Amino acid sequence: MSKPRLIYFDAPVSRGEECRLALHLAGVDFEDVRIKMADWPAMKDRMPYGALPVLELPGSPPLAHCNAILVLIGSRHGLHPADDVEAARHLGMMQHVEDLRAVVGRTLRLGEEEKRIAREAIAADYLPAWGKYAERNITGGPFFGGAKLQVVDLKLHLAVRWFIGGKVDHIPATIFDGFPKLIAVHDAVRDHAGVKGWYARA
Ligand SMILES: N[C@@H](CCC(=O)N[C@@H](CS)C(=O)NCC(=O)O)C(=O)O
Repeated sequence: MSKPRLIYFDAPVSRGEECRLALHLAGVDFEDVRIKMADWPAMKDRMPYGALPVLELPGSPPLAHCNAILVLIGSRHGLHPADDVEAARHLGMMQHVEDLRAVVGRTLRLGEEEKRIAREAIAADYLPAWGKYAERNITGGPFFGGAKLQVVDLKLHLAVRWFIGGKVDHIPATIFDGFPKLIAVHDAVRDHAGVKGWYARA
């Protein structure tokens, strides 16, 4: 392996996409390895924790868990705070996004009726509370910590983008409308020149 490899499923979403975006914004020349679902069962047990994303760096053991990957990329390339307390505060918000994914992720494989009931409950209680706590902890603007995009912002963007597109059944696309700072982070990441560059690539 001569350059870093980011391994994830072949979709522009979630934990893998935020790592791809971080590598791209960091200016890292990496191999974007996209796994087809049909090939995954044979690979799963070879991954450090049986899941993706995984980052392989030349000369290092494979790294897993998206927040560990993001903190490493961010720390090396100025996309995560140098101050340890602020870095921990950013990591706290990154964990808040992982908590959200865990809750909604449990509904992904439910049958239709069970899914509707679970999602409507999440939309009524969990997501408004999640948004309230996210909003409360966004201290800067337009990004989480101020004027500069950092890896935490990529996670917040991906999390908000997941819902406001209106494609998550039984969850209104307006679910985060009451949280202007959260929406501002989403929009600022969407409009960031480097992020636009990623989506404009051939
Ligand atoms: N804690 C892990 C969670 C990883 C995870 O659940 N990844 C999902 C895709 S987003 C996955 O690999 N699913 C397939 C599987 O678990 O078999 C992280 O932060 O990266």
